[in-house]
Amino acid sequence: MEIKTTEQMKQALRSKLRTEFGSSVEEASDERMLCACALVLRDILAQRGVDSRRAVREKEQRQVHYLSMEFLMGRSLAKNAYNLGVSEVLTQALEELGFRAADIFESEPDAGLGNGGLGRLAACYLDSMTTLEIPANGYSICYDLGIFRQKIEHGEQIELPDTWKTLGGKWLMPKPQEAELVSFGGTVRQFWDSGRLHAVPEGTTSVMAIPCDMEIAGYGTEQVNTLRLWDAKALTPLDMELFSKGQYLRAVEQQAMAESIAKILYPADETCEGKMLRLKQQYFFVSATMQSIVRKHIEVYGTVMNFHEKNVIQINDTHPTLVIPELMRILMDDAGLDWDSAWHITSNSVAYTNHTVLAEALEKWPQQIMEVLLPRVWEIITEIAHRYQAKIEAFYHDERKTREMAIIWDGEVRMANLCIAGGMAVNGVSALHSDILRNDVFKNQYDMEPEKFRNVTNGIDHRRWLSQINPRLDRFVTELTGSRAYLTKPTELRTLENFANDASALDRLGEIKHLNKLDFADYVRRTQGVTLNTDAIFDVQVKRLHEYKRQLLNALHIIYLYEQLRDDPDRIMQPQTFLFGAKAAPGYAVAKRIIRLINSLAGAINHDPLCKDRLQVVFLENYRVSLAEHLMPASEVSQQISTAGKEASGTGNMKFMMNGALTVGTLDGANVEMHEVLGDDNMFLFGLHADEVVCLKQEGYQPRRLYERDDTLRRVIDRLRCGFGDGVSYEDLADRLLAGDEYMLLQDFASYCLAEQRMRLSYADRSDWNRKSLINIARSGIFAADRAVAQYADDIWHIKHK
Ligand code: 26Q
Repeated sequence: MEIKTTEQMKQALRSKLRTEFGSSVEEASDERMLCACALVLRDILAQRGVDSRRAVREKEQRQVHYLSMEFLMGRSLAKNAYNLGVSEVLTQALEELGFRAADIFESEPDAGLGNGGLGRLAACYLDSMTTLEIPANGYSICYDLGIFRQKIEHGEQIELPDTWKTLGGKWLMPKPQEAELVSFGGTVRQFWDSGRLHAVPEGTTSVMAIPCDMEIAGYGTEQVNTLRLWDAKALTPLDMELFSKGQYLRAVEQQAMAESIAKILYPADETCEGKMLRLKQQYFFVSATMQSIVRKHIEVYGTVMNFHEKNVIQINDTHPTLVIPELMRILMDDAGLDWDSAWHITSNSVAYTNHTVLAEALEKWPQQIMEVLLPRVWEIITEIAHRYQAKIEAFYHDERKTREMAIIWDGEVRMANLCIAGGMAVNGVSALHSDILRNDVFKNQYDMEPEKFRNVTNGIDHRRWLSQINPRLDRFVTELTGSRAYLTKPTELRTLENFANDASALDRLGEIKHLNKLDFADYVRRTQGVTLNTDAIFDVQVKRLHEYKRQLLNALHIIYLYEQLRDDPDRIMQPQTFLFGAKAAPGYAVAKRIIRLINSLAGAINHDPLCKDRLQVVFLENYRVSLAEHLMPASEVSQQISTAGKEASGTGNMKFMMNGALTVGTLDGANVEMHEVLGDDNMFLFGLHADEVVCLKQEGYQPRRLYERDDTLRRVIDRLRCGFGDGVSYEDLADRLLAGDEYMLLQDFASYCLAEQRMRLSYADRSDWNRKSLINIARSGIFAADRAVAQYADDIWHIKHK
């Protein structure tokens, strides 16, 4: 049934409530109503999904398969209603049925199937791929529990399970008839037959992979793409043989083992945890995905020989690297191809995106785990490694290069090296990051095969991150640019600059920001019981907690301001409210200490009469996609202060820019490209450049010298050591800075304080500030995911798009 009018929407909701929940409208709670909304939209999506897939088959179109361990989807109701063009009709229908539409939207849990940037990027790209009418599918795991819910108790992070599926699962369509079997362990029996070496696994343990599909709507298109999330199920509910032998526990254990695979998302980002369960997760989703893709390919074409012409496999970091040996295995063992044919197809199908240069994040798996868990895949990896080594030797004749570039070395499998060897393209996610990959991290590989290396600077879904979440700004853009063209042509935002000297437009922009601040303050009061000072600058740092992102540097600067105020209580200063949001990986002790510190600091500052109406520090609990959606429209200053060379791109920076916040930041990741379009006048840069960081490291960086020479810095560090009146001292953090300061906070401290000062000075001239803000919005179009995805399609996938 088509839904175009409010009446039709009301009818559809009523009928869903009745048939699915045996409930009348009057009986329905907000949550029931949310489920009814999801089911009504899911019906439309499902129908379009069928049509889209048929079209792809009939036109024999080339498809993208985007594999990622994470898709940080957030909420879907508002998004799907927006893309299907039924936002107004749905809102109206809900209100007429006696509900507050805003409450219904707000009651949807986030699908938090990701940690941070990498996962959110995958979600934004699904939207753009669909909008650009690229036939695309996402693949991941249907985690029972997403990223943990964070509570702060006595200043410390507490992790709680995230049971998103009860309500969030309503978007999923289980397809048990398309299940695949994934095998672990056992041994490989090899034998010659008909002139070919056969490999047959024996004694394996199998787990069933059941697809749960989420249909993805695009904007302004009928096309629907699919995010396929694999759920893990045991083959049998219970091992009857063991059970009847009286081994009850072992009988259920096997089942529990199978189902533990899709239990939970690993919450550690930027560190490679070499845990067996993580590798099981990776192979589970990779194997199910590749079997499913090859099966469908053969259904349409009856052969695998043209597989690479009709499919491209894009992998989101190295986490799905096993697609390479797994596709080789399927092509050789199942389809009967020889090595060279299988290699030709595989190495022309897979493309790899790198998201990090941190050594601890580059994935390495112990050979022993691989051998035992995936014996056949291990054999194939050793053969790939062997042949790649011969290629390196022939090219370089240099043992050191052979060692550095090896896929297997010292009992470990280096996943990035495997990706580069087995893929057709490798890309970084910002200009600076891609340069670092070419000139440093993967220099040897680049010199041998330069044509494989690309850059695709990240982008964000600007329809979600501007139009949907910031309706006031959306209206402003629409009126000033004279159309809604920017929704599909994000660079149209540029025409806003015609108003850079229009006093009334600038005033209006300032007014919009102020109203958004009031809304956000209201939200924080309701959800966290904290009252924000809406006359202060909203100065925001939200992202995962990691030392390289330097939340601690932000804290040091706040301590510095606090000390200044204590020295001179009558000081006139621009009021500033510092907002933090960050989850720490549960096992990352230093990150948890920094959260504790921010909360100690907040406790001291917010209760000190000295700071009243001048300084405020707030730690926002449980930072996640839906909180970011409330926050971005209200933000005035965006903190992007990572040590230069460490943040691959950053995408939060783009969300802030698009919502008119000004950046205080280092020349790192995509900030470099923001600076290229904004210039020094429209952002506040500070700190060492990436090459300077490298030089200083080589020369020998001595943080203690800085401490001894700089009185201000010394006072700040000493104060950190003493703590903030709640009985907690931060000696450990102070010592860490003095003893090594790996991320060079002390080096950049003085210049950071100056940048903040320049920023505050600029804020005092409000019309000038609003002009800068307008320019930020106007020039943010290049950071739209539509641009990034179009670049992938042109340069890597070779697929046409809208
Ligand atoms: C690996 C092995 C075992 C367990 C966990 C992991 C793991 C999980 C998540 C490793 C890394 C991640 C996530 C990384 C990530 O989010 N990187 C960010 O990617 C963004 C999108 O490209 C960039 O903008 C950020 O700069 C980058 O930090």
